[in-house]
Amino acid sequence: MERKLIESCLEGLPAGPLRYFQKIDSTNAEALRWLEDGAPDFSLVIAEEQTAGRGRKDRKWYTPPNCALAFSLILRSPLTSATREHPSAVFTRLTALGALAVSSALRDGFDLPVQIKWPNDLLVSRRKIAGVLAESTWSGEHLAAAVIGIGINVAPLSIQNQQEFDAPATCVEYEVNRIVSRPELLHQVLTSIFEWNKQIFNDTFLETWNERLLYREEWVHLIPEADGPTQPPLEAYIIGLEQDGALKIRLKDGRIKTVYSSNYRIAAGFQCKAGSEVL
Ligand code: BT5
Repeated sequence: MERKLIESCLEGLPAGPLRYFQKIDSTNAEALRWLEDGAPDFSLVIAEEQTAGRGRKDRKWYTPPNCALAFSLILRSPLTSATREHPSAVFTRLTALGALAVSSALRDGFDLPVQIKWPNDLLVSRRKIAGVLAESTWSGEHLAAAVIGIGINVAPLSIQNQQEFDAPATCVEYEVNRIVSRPELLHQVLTSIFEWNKQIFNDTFLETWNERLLYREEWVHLIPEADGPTQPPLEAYIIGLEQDGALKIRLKDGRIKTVYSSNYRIAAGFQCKAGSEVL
């Protein structure tokens, strides 16, 4: 992508200034550095390649050169008022904002049945096509600013080393069977982010997220995150989302429980049937 092309695809959107790189460690890391230098609302960092792209909990995100989308959007002002009203839900909803935007862009623009694997993965036919990483800076108890990082596998080269991934992956071009313009896709995703951002605390936001939730009303394995409290893995039936974006589940003994993404993630690539048999 050329810088000029990106600038032209941002026209008409309320995006702030752009930092564009051929190669960078991580667009999220750069956005957080920029925030310290006073980056304004909706500033955007885009890179053609990431050498230290990251996922949640310091997992790696691969972005080989010129075949994917990797970008981070800075959000400031709307959060300040939103956090006062909804302090607990805001951060989880930022991850969902990215996930809803990518899924809407790929559904509406490419007719792909994208689902959201709680909390932050985008899958088509149970293969990961994109991921979202929201990070934030705090001022006391208030969320001062947030960075929503989005990585989308566009061309086949973006998943060339998928043997290193922890779950099957796919890319947009495989799924639609044609060449896809990355600037156009970028435009579609950003348009969708700005639209969903207006609705972040509406019921429609939560309902749509719930509707697109992969494994809803299915049995899954939940694995404790290594840096969370020591807890056993769980076999769980997913009931749906709580208001704050946590997952409401039923255990085999019938107990209803709420789990948070800081503590548990859904095991990749397989499910359990009726709470016992592993498919
Ligand atoms: C994510 O984490 O899926 C969040 C990915 C966010 C990436 C964007 S790119 C722009 C911005 N800048 C950054 O530095 N990050 C954001 P998580 O759910 O923890 O998944 C990470 C796991 O996905 C890894 O452990 C790998 O197994 C797998 N993985 C890595 N690269 C992948 C890829 N390109 N496609 C599919 N899976 C991948």
